[in-house]
Amino acid sequence: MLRVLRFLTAGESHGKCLTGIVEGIPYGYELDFDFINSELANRQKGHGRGNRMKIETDKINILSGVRFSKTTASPISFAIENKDWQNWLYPMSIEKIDFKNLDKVLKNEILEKIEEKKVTKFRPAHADLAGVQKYNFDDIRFVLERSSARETATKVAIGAICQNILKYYNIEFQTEIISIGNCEDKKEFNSTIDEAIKNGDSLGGIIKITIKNVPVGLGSFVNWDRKLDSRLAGAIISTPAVKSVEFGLGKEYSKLLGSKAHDEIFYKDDKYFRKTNSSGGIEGGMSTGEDIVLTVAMKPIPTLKKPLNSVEIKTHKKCKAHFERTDSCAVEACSVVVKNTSAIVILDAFLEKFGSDTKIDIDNSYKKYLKRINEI
Ligand code: EPS
Repeated sequence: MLRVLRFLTAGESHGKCLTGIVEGIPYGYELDFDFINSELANRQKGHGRGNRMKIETDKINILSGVRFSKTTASPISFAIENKDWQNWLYPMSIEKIDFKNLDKVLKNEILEKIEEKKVTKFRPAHADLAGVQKYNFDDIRFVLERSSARETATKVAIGAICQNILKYYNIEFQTEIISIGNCEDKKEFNSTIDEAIKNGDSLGGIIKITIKNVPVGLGSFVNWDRKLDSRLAGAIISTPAVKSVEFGLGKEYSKLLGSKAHDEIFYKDDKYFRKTNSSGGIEGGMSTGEDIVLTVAMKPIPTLKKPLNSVEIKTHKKCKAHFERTDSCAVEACSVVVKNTSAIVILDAFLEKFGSDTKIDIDNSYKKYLKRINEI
């Protein structure tokens, strides 16, 4: 998916912190920490978010790869603290707990706490069941901790660094919530969510991402793994609960006649242009220079206050699925995640096209390219 940048994230939902490392960020870009933190804060917002967001104040703590606020070309590593960790010291302990030197009362207290945090009832639509079957875990928490959408905070941090760099080239990312559940009336979104909260239920929705000022020619037609649309779709679909990604008219495109649907090509004032954007700014796996328009569908959050039928891990007996706490609707948070995930892919394709390791060379190569394109 990525051809120039590399990144990895780590961390459990209730572990000490989330961490990330991104390599391939060129030298010489001034980072705006307030902007990165504002994206992290945006991910925490939205009507229908649960109680965890009242505990956390996500902030990036950069550990390497930045000097005097500027990127150094070295790997950027960072941590985002989990404030909730304080409540999980024993159930999420990294070290084996040494009970030998503890008094009996404390030992029992700790054992009780660990037992209490064991998860034994699979949540339908989450990673729980397949994860347990795959790894042979005896506690669903092994799956839950890493498959939790908390991980998306690290993706937002990396994406915000990428957005920060793309701003130097006027590339902008916008998102819009198109629907929440069945509701397409923005004025009614909150009451639709309130109704779901009241019923102990959850909601998904549709998100539109618009990426502006992307130059023509990012990605390529020559092979599947160079195509910009396959790279964007692959990255975005990895977001928890995202079930589809469409470009431009998406599946509606399939219902139209070609003569009515395709974007005709015009030329005026030494420039090519189109009057429509059915393709969503990507043709043949390459950006066309029009806005890149993506529509992303998120399913309802699996964890339900009024849980669905499920099965208990050891006894295989019928039960209601696990519930600790949950968000009723995280579509707004998801919009921040998918926007920043697409920024990682766009920066990667941008660096692939315009050189990759130092700002001054990238600026020159970009300027030269824009001049040539406009001369064609
Ligand atoms: C989330 C953190 C999680 C949930 C939510 C998103 O915190 P906790 O597990 O402590 O409740 O609020 O994750 C899910 C609903 C899920 O199914 O993964 C976050 O930081 O976005």
